[in-house]
Amino acid sequence: MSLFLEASQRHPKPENRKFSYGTAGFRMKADLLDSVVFRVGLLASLRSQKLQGKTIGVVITASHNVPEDNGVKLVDPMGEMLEASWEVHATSLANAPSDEQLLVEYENLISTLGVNTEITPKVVFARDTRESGPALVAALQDALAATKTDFVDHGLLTTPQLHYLVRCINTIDSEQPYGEPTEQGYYNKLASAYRKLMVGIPSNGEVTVDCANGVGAPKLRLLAETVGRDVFQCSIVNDSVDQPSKLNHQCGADFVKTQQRLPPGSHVASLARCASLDGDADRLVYYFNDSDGTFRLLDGDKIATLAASFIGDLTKAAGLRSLNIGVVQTAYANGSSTSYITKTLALPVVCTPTGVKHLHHAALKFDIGVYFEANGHGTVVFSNGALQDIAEYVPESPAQAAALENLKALVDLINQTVGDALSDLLLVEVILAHKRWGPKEWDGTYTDLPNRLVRVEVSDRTAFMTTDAERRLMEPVGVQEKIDALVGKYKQGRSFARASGTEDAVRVYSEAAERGEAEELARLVAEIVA
Ligand code: 16G
Ligand code: ZN
Repeated sequence: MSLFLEASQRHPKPENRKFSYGTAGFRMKADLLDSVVFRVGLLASLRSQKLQGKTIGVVITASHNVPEDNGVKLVDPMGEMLEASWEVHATSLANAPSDEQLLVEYENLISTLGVNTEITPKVVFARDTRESGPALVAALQDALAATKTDFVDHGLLTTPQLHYLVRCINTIDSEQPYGEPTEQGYYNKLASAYRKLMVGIPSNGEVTVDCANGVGAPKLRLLAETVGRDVFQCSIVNDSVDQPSKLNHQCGADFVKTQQRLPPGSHVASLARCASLDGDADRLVYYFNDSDGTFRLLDGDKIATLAASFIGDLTKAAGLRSLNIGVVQTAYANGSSTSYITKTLALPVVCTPTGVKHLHHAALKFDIGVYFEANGHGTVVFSNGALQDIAEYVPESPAQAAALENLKALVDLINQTVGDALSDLLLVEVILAHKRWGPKEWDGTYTDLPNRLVRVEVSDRTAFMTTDAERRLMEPVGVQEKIDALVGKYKQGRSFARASGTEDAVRVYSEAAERGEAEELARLVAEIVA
């Protein structure tokens, strides 16, 4: 085990730091991450051995955060987020105070988890465009070498591309191979599905895509080339990946969603479709400037409703009426979107706590589960039963046959492992083309209630305990009653407070029938919480 200790000594843990594997793995200032990434490498290797040598993924990214940050997270064999019960193991390895104690923790995990160390572990990894990426990759490789892990470095990839690769690798010899386990295989799969869906459908013209100066830019370019300009025209902006300080700066999906405005410097014609990705291309929002110049945001809720309505129509047209379709949202979903789904689309809605893993698992309970966070992260998952029905159904008319073919292509177009901005972009483009809709028609499906999100600094955010999918506070005692009393005074009022999982703060969300009221409600609830 001297190899282990020698390697660990090269990656000393910063003193007096407590790390925790949160909703998005470990994420912080990049200069604190070296030991954390090394130790995540150890865990990735153990996880692979525990799962009989299945390939585990590691992504080095801090998504929409500032360029100085970075992060690391693990991807499970089916391309899902790390199983929640292992998050504590990541946390305990990251916090072992010395190299020797790290070894003790590591050996402890081997025995308590029953890991067979004879099995050769396999890991694949990739990173985003941050300057700190290569050094962190070196720390990861050090851990993988020390544990004699077989690994493949996939260089720069979007987060969802790595999720795709992991699933492909682990299903290659199964009955349901997910796709060719290469980056080009990813483009080919999406492109061929997109082209099938666009047969006989007039193209909807160009979409302008802001890539947050991140990894999405070169990857979208490759995808667009593979799809072909005859059916997919996109103009790529904010693609300065060679200037790391520009990443997510005044652009990208998080900027557009939180600021509710165009990235400064973008010049778009009114009613032209625009979209923004985030720094690792797993979030997507659309927007446009209306004819009177007002900015209109088409966020994750609007993408979810668009996708759910299209898939609902398609399954009916294909004759697959028995498939149950549901939508999963979080408390941040605009109340208007929820009523639109339940009343107009007549589909069930489930609300889960924030964080992709919660939404994903809830979505798997439907035959076809559509899940999106309002911030633009989401996808559609098809159950095995649904996939089987779609594969085996014998259409009773040419119209059913055509719809069924489209449904099959849609299954391939959608990255079912995780929300994927590139796949979602093609999905939205296909649906708008099929519906012959511009952004205004899409926006017109329902009108968002005015809303406000504020960040409140508190002395101890862990004192804020929620229930009911984060919509109600259980602690501090008495606070929820005060919020309830306040909310009751506002027409269509709704508000909740929850501790952020990624920042040291409490977030307060509110909505109401009028803009001024939504803002006042947020301010007053923030005062209660502070
Ligand atoms: C993480 C989550 C994202 C969520 C956000 C909420 C994943 C991969 N990412 O970025 O889905 O919206 O946290 O942040 O699950 P908050 O807890 O600070 O509000
Ligand atoms: Zn992201």
